[in-house]
Amino acid sequence: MTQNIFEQAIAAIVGGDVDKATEIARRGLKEGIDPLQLMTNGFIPGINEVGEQFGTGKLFIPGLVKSADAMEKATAIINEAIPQEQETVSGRIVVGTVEGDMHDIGKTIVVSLLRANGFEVLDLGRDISPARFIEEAEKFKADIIGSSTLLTTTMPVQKELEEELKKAGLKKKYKTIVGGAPVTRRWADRIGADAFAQDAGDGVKKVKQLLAI
Ligand code: B1M
Repeated sequence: MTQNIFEQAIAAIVGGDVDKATEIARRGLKEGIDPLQLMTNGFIPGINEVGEQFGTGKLFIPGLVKSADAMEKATAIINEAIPQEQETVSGRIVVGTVEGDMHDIGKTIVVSLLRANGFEVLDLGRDISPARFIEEAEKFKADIIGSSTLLTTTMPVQKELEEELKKAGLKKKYKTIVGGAPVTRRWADRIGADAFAQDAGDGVKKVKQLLAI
């Protein structure tokens, strides 16, 4: 039964069917499936399959956009259903997708899970320059700056952020965490980021480690 709903979620995303994807998200939650399981076993494999088809020339921009739309809508429903930690923990984080990059589905899941774990998170959205990350972190009195990137061409913006922090003498003031499909532990080490997270759950774990919670 559960396996079946995961397969239906994959099919809805691959088919770019918004109505079906939102109906499956709501039905899955109503049936008591854990929101993150629904995401990890259904919707994410679906959008990964779309990425695969796009990357190998089997799917074109209009199809990618339709699938992305279905994924965004299903993600919004699932994010809202993530159980919230009642107590706020001390830790303020600004998160955004880097300049030049419009991908924000994964970043939004990370933000939701951090909030659900009691962290105070300022979601800057997408297309965020290093200067803006820093400006917002200062205003928000953040402890951590988190950046996401999905494009290999925009990965260098995460490096620029590290450089700008150093230039401004703020590298010690903020811990940094990087993520996104092409990002690796090795990349994080190379640019001098304090942490790398593979997925949203790992993001929460790494943020806790950075804050020594
Ligand atoms: Co685009 N796209 N896309 N796309 N897209 C990719 C990334 C691509 C790999 C597809 C492919 O070719 N196979 C490819 C990049 C190739 C490369 O860089 N080498 C690509 C391309 C080329 C493009 C365009 C250039 C296409 C074009 O216009 N010709 C264009 C770029 C626009 C721009 O940004 N300037 C484009 C556009 C789009 C859409 C707008 C249509 C849409 C995005 C919609 C949106 O985000 N609102 C889209 C989509 C959906 C994808 C794929 C198919 C799926 C991305 C996604 O949402 N994954 C993607 C292929 C793929 O990645 N498999 C692809 C699901 C999400 C849950 O995973 O984002 O990895 P992810 O997040 C994970 C982890 O990475 C981690 O946790 C998340 C949850 O588990 N994580 C963090 C992420 N951020 C984190 C931050 C953290 C910690 C963990 O701490 C701060």
